[in-house]
Amino acid sequence: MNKWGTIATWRMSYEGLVAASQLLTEQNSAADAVETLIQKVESYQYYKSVGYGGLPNEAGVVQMDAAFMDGDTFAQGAVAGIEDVQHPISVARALSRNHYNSFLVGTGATQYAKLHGFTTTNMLTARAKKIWENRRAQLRRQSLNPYDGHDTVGAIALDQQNSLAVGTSTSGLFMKKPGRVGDSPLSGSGFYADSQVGAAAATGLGEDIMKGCLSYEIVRLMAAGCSPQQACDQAVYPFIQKLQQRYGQAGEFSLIAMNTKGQWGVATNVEFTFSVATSQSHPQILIAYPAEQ
Ligand code: SD4
Repeated sequence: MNKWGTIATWRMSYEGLVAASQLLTEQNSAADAVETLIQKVESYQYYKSVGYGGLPNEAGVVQMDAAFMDGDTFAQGAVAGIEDVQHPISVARALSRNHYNSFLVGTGATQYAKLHGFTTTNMLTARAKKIWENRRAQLRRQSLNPYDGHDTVGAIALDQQNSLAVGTSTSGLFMKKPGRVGDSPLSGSGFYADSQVGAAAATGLGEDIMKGCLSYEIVRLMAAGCSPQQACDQAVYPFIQKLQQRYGQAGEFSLIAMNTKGQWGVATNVEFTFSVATSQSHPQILIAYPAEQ
């Protein structure tokens, strides 16, 4: 068997990663593995920051961002602020096949999904609505950090044909402004893949991740000879310091990376769970901690 590998953000990715590993073992494509992994997370209503069950924006509407990138061709597709669509990742992957119109936002993205036969459904669950109502009541009394409890599923896969693919999907920050877009659908910030080098994906405060174009920076460092772990360390920790020095603060974020050998790396400034499997290792859930600065 040729080598393969997959890595994805947060504990929520694990069941999807198990399914993706099976696909990769059976010689399916990295693209299919990424889409399957992310679809599983989007479908599971317990996860409050991705797909069905995702928490809504300030107006009580679930607006989702997603992206897909094929590391062989650099083809990319993305949606932002899409509503009522069951699998934003699948819309993003479909858009990646377009040379034009590959990144759609808001009603345009939702209409495209409807026109092209993607399953539509109300993505706001009763539980998410209740959490939103409670938070709204709290916000009237005090000002809370809208970031609390928000995670993106970011997934990378390397298949037995040496192709890399990456995808992201999120409902973004709870209580975000309507129309707010994070890093997840932004090329080079939330994700990047080059099948001759490696791939990276991000989760965390999009407003800060996009200041450093961190996914592209990690892939660039791998192209310059760094291992995925060295690339994550060299891209993420100095940037956190720069943000703290020049901007006065750095939000919480975590990056994952994998190269063409199936080696992987992670850098984070929070306690960060992720899941990983390779042709040499069974699927597992691991925890990373911020490196000593
Ligand atoms: C965003 N990066 O919309 C996403 C949210 C996230 O952990 O990943 N939070 O900014």
